Amino acid sequence: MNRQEELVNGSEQNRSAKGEDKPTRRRQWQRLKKPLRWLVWLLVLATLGLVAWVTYQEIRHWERQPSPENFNLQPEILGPEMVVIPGGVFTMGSPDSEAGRSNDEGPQHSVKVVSFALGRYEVTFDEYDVFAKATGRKPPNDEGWGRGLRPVINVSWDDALAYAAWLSQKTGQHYRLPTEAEWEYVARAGTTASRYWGDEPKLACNYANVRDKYFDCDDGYADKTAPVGSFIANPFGLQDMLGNVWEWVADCWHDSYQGAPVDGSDWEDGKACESGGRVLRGGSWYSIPGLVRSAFRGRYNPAYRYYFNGFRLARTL
Ligand SMILES: [Ca+2]
Ligand SMILES: [Ca+2]
Repeated sequence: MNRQEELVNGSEQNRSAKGEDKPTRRRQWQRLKKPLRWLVWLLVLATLGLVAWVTYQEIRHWERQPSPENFNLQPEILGPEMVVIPGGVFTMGSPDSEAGRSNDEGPQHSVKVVSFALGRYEVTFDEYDVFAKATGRKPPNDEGWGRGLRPVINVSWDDALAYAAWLSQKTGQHYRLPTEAEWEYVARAGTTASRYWGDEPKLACNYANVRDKYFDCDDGYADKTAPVGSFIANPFGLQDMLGNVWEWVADCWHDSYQGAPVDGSDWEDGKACESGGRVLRGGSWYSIPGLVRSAFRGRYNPAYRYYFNGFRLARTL
């Protein structure tokens, strides 16, 4: 056999070998086709299952969140962000054993509060300045600390009421100052210690803007206000209920809770309370530990403005 014949025969043998492979491969493919089909179906089903599970989890997640209406009640940009507070019963006032206690924090008594909404933060300069500009009022002095998201200061009880009335008129909702009982109910948020983080004053710098040197800690805002929401929220999700600025509430001052309402309403004596003043709660950036407690009660002339004093708004639901 010459070289050419060898090449010809070789090619024929190769073709013959290839020809014999084809049925083998077809059989192999036939054997694999079925499991592969099942594999594809399994992948499709697994993908569909994964998509369904993720969708279900998303729906559950959003169901757990407060709806936008509940989360932020403001109907327009004008109003402060509000938090819906669930109604409940709590013990108002402090026990005799509480460090820093004043006699006017007793007697402790049970108060029932119905659901209402309260500002997540103290009212800010940004919010109040819109009102001041719209009504031709002189913008309150910021003491050179800045406006924006800092809590409005140098506002009287009368100013706070005027702002609430203006916002109510603008929105058709009933904005007002919280009652003293509502304020303490929210500040406590189910807690019974002297502060919503416990009794330890040193921890204040994580939860409140206080007068650092008296608390033996550093909150980053020495002797001035902090932008609202700079500290850890209480269990109801509200911030700066203690510290930053004192907050005006609706009630007239009384020297004790003897005869106080137990339905969460404000204790109103009309003109009779002008001499005693209106109540302020929560302490401020300037306060010593005894004043920064859920039960502590301050008071001031409702017509006076001061750089410790601000407020947050409530809204009737
Ligand atoms: Ca401070
Ligand atoms: Ca405050």
